[in-house]
Amino acid sequence: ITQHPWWKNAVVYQIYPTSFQDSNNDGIGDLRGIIQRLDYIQSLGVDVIWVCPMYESPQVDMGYDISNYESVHAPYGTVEDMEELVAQVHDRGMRIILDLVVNHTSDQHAWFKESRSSKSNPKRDWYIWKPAKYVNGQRKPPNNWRSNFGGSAWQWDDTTEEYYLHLFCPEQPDLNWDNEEARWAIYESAMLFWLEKGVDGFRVDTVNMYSKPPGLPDAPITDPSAEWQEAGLVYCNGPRMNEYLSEMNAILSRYDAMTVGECPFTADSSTVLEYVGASNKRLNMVFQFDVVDTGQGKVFKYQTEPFAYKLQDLKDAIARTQALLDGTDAWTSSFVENHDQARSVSRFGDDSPEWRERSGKMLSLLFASLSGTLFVYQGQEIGMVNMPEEWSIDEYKDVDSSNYYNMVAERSGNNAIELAKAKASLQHLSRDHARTPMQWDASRNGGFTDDSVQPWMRVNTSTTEINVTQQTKSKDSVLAFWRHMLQFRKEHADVLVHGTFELVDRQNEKVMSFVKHGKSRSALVVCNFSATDSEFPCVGMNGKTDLLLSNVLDVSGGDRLRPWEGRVYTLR
Ligand code: TEU
Ligand code: CA
Repeated sequence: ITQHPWWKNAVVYQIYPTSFQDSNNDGIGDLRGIIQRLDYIQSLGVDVIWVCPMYESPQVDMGYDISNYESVHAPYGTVEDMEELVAQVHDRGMRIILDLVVNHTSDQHAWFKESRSSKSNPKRDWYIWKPAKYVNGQRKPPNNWRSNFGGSAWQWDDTTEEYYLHLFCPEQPDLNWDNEEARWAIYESAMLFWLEKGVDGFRVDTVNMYSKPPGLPDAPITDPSAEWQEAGLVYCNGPRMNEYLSEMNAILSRYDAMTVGECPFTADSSTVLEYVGASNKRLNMVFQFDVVDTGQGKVFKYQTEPFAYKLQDLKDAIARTQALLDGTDAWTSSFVENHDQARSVSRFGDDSPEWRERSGKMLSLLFASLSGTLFVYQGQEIGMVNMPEEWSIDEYKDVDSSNYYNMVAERSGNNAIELAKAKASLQHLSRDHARTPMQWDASRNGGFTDDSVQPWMRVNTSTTEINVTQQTKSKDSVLAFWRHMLQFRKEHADVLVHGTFELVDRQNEKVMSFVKHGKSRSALVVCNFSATDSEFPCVGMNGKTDLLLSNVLDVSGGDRLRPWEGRVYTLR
């Protein structure tokens, strides 16, 4: 019997504190609210909770701009509340991981305030400062990189007359990981402070951006009409990444802490294997973007009107990330939602009243049948959907959404057709859809906060139909299916969690099918991504088959899949 590290069979439930549960009716979710809901979380059958940034922050990027790692954003609570949360999670036999956001800090962090104060400040080199380039007498940033949120990745600072690098908002200056003193300050303040308080690991934000390419070279021109170019492939996975991750790991392993690193712009599996090969001792696993990038625009991710994707692309994306396990000692993750993605039922399922629930269950069946550590995002377990089409652009609160919309407005001179397209794109893909408050009941504010309160973000009107309270009462709800599915995944962990993945019938545009090969048995998983009955390939079934699971209550089987039906067969 193989002894697996604790995080391999674990299911992780991701919490976005601002939108989970408001305990004191100020319209903002908080730590007490999470504590109140721990029994619910435990009842799902999850093992770990991941709490998105709850640190002190000006909230320019919803807490991913941290001004003090050792303090809690006041509206969420206090460090003592965090200590209680850790204790209460542990009391229930679960674990807790935090977000480690150390590619950048807030511009309000004391380190950056010092760094920007003068060129001779001892912390000057903790961030990435460069002199201007002059082109025809005009002041220009050191290179052509576009930031992740649009515009140049460089901000001019008048005090010392230099530019600093920010791969995200100007209020999120990038730390200089090449500075050893800065690295150790990061480890102490952002990691050790919380490890000492008993947290069980970290989701490591934009982990592959720490090491920048020497000379910070220009990115190739992909958008000739603009000055700033997509540069992710240039600034990710720099030459010192492995060194930094090993250094971090030496600390984390003293605490048996789990790590899952976020790796944007990294489809190349040899790079990923350097990070997640067990013998390399760097990260336990990463989030690759293949699945969640499916169907996004090539130049701007939101530029996709009309939104369409090919099932083959989703199949290939899943196959690529699952292949990490083939003949290696590496580990991977399975996820389709998080706080940066639109709701999966709206994106990959069918959010019409007719098929919303069934497609939500089918996506549950699919992603919980994949190998690696499984991540579920709050609200996914009840099949929450995107914000309604009728809602105005004012309901979109994310800096990434508004920057995109404003860019289209500027470039098109407020052209109504272009703006309508931008709005439609955001309605499909914006990060905001994940950030509307959790839907606990059918009341106006969904039980997230009192109905007399104006929540920080409008509660999706679908809460009248999609909510925890109703779904708890029904055996046939999305919630009931998720609970069952997580149990099922544990029972069949040899195949579902640890098996190797073989895509079959790739050409099929309606049905996704794959075989999971365990050590002593295999399973066939088939999912109908359409609203019509569909044939599926009976690979390896030879009549000697067992239907183990379907997301349709009447499991009568039959040789065709019903609309949005998924099934798991065991193969002998
Ligand atoms: O995201 C990093 C990231 O690259 C994307 O998922 C990001 O949402 C997208 O590129 C924006 O265009 C992480 C966090 O998950 C995200 O919420 C933060 O905004 C970001 O880092 C900065 O800390
Ligand atoms: Ca509150």
